[in-house]
Amino acid sequence: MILVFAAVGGLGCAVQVAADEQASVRGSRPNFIFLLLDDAGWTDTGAYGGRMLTPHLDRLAADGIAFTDAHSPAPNCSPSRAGILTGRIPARTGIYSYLPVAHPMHLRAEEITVADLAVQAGYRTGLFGKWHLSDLDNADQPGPLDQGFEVSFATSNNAAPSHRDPVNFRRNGQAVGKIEGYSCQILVDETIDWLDSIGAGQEDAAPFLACVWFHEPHTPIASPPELVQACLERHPELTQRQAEYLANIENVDRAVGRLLDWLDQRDLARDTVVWFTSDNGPLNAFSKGDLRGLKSHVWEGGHRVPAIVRWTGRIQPGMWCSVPVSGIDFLPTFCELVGVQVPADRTIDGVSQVPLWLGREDDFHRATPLYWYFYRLNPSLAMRDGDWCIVAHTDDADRPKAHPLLREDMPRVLQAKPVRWQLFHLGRDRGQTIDLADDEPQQLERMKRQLDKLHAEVLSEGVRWDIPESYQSRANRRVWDSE
Ligand SMILES: [Ca+2]
Repeated sequence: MILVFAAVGGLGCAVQVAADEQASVRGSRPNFIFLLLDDAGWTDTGAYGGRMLTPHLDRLAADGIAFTDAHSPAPNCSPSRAGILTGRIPARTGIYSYLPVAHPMHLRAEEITVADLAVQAGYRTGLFGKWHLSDLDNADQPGPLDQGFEVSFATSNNAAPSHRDPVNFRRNGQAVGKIEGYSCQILVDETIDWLDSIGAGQEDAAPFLACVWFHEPHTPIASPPELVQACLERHPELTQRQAEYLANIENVDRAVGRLLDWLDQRDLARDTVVWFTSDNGPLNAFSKGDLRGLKSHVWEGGHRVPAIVRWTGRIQPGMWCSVPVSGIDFLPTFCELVGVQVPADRTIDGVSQVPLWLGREDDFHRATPLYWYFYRLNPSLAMRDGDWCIVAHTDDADRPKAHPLLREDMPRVLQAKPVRWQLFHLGRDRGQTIDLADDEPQQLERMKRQLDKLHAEVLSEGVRWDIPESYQSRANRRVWDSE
């Protein structure tokens, strides 16, 4: 057996593995549970240095691989979810921003989702929680059941009126009314019921893909009072609001713990990939660590997120990996493990993370750079090349914009060109405090050309939505600077 050791420090994953392990996992058809938080920041678990108590999520990290340079596909809910499900840069799918109520933008039926591929491969598929890729009240838009999910227990956007006693869940499209309890616990109850109903863990049961997409810790927050009180006692420096926030994630951790216990009880831990991350950066400054920027920003704080993958018996426990990865890697990773082809009739931007999971960093190659575009915020563009990160405004930066995507935005979103570049070396300056654009002209020029090309190519594929004029009258416009 050949043993490979990847060096710690700089880019890399510290691990010792068998070199032939990678071939053996191809086509292994594990179950998948994709746990997604909504608006959780980079440091919002104990494993990543947060002040909340998250023993179950920390256990996932201790038993699997945790990424220090992981990213959401976008700094904002809906585009990020589109990227996770399709493996594509979100703007390619036509999702440029969050989906407001009764807006025409949605994930189109012609997109191929990881759930579509899973069904074709004989998987059972379920979507539980916040969807935010169509309006579930609009039967003309494709919902989860049209995008490869066999069952859905979902809300269009946030749990309403809050995480406590939500009233807006739909089960397979049908409104279910008020449910008592907290959203994260309700989701896990539903997930476990479904897994039991499909015989998961029984001999000859089909493998499953469960997307468990929590509403927490997106506002409006509601947390169990005993957890809030315990946070305040442990951390008297916290405000009530901060304690509510920490307790909110602790409540998710309890829910995740119940799901992990269920896997253990069914002896499924070894057969199940558990992938945990967040859909974008936080609204709270105390959740971003030393990163620059918050949710919606293309600065690191907008999209660098926690990411942990556990696959018991396959991934060496306790690995920390500093290679840049993204949620758009989920679909190609799934394809490799299940042994199905990545869709060949469209551009897939993500890449399988399996080599990193197995400590074979030399076999990990990202063809398309990680790239973020959010037309509403200034700056609007970011792109990675190893440790280097270029950040740019667009020539549309000074135009006032509303919170929702408006009719007047549509042509501009697809025409905006990069201008006013900044350059950062994230290996030395993760907080993006020192602009090296003047000091590194060759690196800057190289990345400018690369960004110009990729941005133009992505937008050439973008969808032009026919947005009603009625949105014009509701929305105040302003210039959204995130400096
Ligand atoms: Ca979000």
